[in-house]
Amino acid sequence: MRRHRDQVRMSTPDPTDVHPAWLPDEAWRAIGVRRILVCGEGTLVDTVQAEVERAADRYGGTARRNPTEAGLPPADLVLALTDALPPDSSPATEPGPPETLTATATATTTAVATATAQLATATAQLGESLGVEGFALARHAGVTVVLADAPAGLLYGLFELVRLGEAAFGPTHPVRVHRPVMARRMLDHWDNVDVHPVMGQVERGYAGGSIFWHDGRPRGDVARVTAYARLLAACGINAVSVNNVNVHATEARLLTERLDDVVDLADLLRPYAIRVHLAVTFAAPMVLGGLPTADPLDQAVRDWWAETTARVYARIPDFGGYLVKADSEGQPGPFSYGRDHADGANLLAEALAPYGGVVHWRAFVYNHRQDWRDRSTDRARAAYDHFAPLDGRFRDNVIVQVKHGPIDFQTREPVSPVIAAMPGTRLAVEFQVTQEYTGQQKHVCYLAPWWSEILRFAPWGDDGRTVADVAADGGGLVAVSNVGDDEFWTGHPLAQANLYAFGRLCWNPRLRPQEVLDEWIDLTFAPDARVDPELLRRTLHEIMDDSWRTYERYTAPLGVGFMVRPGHHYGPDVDGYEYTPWGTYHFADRDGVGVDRTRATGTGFTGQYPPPWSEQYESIDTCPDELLLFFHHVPYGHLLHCGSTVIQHIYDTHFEGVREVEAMCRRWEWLARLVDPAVHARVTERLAEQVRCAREWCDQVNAYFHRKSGIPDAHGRALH
Ligand code: GCW
Repeated sequence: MRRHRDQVRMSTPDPTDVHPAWLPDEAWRAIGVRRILVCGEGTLVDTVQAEVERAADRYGGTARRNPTEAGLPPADLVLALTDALPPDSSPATEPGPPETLTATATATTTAVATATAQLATATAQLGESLGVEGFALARHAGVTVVLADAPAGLLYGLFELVRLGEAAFGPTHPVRVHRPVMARRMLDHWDNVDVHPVMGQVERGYAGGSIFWHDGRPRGDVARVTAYARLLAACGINAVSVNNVNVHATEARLLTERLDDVVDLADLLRPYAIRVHLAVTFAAPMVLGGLPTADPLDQAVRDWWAETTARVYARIPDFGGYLVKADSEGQPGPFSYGRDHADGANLLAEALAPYGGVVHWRAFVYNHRQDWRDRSTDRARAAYDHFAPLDGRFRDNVIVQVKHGPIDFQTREPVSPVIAAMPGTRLAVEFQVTQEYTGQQKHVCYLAPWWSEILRFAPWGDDGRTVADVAADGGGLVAVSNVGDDEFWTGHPLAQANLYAFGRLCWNPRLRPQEVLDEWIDLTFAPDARVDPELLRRTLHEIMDDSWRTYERYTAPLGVGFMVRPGHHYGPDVDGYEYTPWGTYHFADRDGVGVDRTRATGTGFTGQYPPPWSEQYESIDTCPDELLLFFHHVPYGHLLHCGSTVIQHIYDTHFEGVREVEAMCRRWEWLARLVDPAVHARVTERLAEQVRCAREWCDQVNAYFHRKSGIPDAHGRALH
């Protein structure tokens, strides 16, 4: 163990030997050609310095740190902590010099002074400071200035410059203040330390092995973990949980005897402002501490958590906290002791509180031993039924982590009613970047439009707060990561865009998915003289913008969900889960399809929403088409708002979805000479599988509903 740790510390990280994703060298050119000045102290400022030095070395610029002489040296770019500027650069009383000035020492000093003065005015107007992660960006007199009150802000400011490229060095503009909307922007890795006999190295991982673990040991790939941290910082992520929420025997020990392994990861992620969190088992006091119970109200159990947590913080002072999946899909939890989830979460919160740590307690709790004949038990109800009554009982440092939908990361679900039901609790909303139910990184499926829709959803009606507002005031956003040891990080190279977009939407949930995609395209596909950038951009938009809706078209219809093959969840199997204990049904028979979740005649789930949604979803007349079968059981001839019958809509969308994937393939071919051949080959191979699989979905779903309903296609296409 010791030897491994020393090896980790000794090797120099070289983030360049893995695929650069959205940080190719070329993305640093605009910075690298300039005279750069960095002012400030601290690990993260050192990171900024190292980054600009690397860029300057490559592209011929210069990078200086903390000038000692009076005043500032000439520079084209200044990145400074506000308290680290030499006294001479204090706010100017005179306005800045004319734009024509070149960046002399005077210009630099004046630009910094002007930016500082404008920042003071801006923060006074806002009534808020930049905070620990915010930054201000301005351009005066040929000098670009990034100011931050704290080192993390400087790091995020640097990556904003990378995103802007030459545009950061264009016309003069006054200070623009940037602050993240979500303070907590987290990725959960479902990575196992041991290879799990069923789930493998990464549960629901579609990009090879884990970047952290390999066959029971730390993987020890310092370069890759460092490169990962850098990519995450560049899209704004600031927390990572390093092991699966299903905590098995070996993984449980990361908390105690294998803590060194976590310390090593924390050391690698820290220089990019990423805090480490750990998924722990609720039974830890028994399985690790030898206690006879894990009862949250037992004093010995509380002491064990307090002592164990103290040991974690002694080694990782900026440790983020614990993540817990309890009483869910076989994981232990407080129910075994007749306690509830507030008792369970508060136990860990109490242990973490002295250090400022948080517990992310997942609301994904449901009965996975259902009987399909029992129509009163509804999995969609479960999280609300368990958690809403506990509102107000959680300690301040508990974050209840709620999946965005009431079931399980399906292609289409309504927003979880829990999000509107717990005003006295800090909530985090959980997304799934790993494409478990959205094509497993074999299919192109750009998920930002889906997440954006959810984040903009207003649970109390159009005038009220949005899902993003609830998360911003509470525990932020969390997503299950999609990376692995695959050469392109994410298996499908275009799936990198989902990871990037998740980070950016955490930073600002109002960004439009298409503009986020533009950012990703511009960064990822480095400019090349032979390439027509507009053709590349347009074609990628044509392939990706609508790809989530395309995926929806050829898979389970109208919000009913699942219909996937049991176990691995890839490909179609309409009745795959229909008679299983998992509670994911569509109830198709010869007359109709869908789940009646109304108050009037169904499971009553619609009653978990506040108005207007409780009414809107209850009525078949006002329920949106795309969620119809989630909320209602209807005859095949039911007329949708779009003018089609349910059965004809199923046929049409499935044929259409296949046609759209065929078009994606043709478009991708056009890019043959415009993108890196290895990327092109990988995407081509994945698209071939996507088209095969889309046809299979189309055949199976259409044949199934044709046979059940006996209704032919109005356009006479072949159905089996
Ligand atoms: O979607 C389901 C997955 C499980 C996962 C679970 C969860 C980690 O199929 O693999 O377990 O959700 O979110 O806990």
